[in-house]
Amino acid sequence: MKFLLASSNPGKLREYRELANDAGVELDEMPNFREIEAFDESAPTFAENAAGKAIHYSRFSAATILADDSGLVVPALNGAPGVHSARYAGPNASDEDRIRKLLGEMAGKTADQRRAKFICVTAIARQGRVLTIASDFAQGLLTERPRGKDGFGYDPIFLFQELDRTYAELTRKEKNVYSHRGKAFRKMLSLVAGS
Ligand code: ITT
Repeated sequence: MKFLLASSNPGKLREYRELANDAGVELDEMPNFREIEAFDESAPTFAENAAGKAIHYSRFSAATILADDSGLVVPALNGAPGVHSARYAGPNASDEDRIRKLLGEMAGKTADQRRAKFICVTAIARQGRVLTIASDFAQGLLTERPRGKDGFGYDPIFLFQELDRTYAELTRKEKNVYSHRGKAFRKMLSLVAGS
């Protein structure tokens, strides 16, 4: 089994390389990704965006294309940043800008209101048709300030409750075992293997 990842996010690429390696499948970045017009991720659900990305990029390759739409959902903020996680603080903002904005929105919230969920939907497509879609999530709490050095995106403020550490304080192996992305990818592989 071989996949090409259609993603502009180096953090995702690193994790998928590790996940594929652990699962014994081949995965690489899509070589011509940056030359292709970007997919407009404006759908209201992670599933539509993941499927849309996989379909779009698979039209420019003969390979099986893997796409991932993911993000952080905070019920106390009516689901924000949600499908807008990447653009939450504007189109050119950094991870730090997004974290600062989210922590600002969380100021004064109770412990219960700090509950958050990371969601990941993976989709694979070949030549404009979706083959499989799979999703999973991880439950956590938003910290009051960033903690830890590893990972990417919102990792330093997502306290993964099961291990009582932020995603950025987990080893790479731990994050891959427990994360929304690791679980969704393995689910996707088992669906493909069973088909
Ligand atoms: P592609 O669409 O090109 O893959 P992207 O970064 O725009 O890259 P998304 O639209 O799926 O990806 O946005 C997901 C955002 O959610 C991402 O930019 C991160 O800020 C955040 N995110 C997703 N998974 C994460 C994780 O495991 N750890 C931290 N932040 C994550």
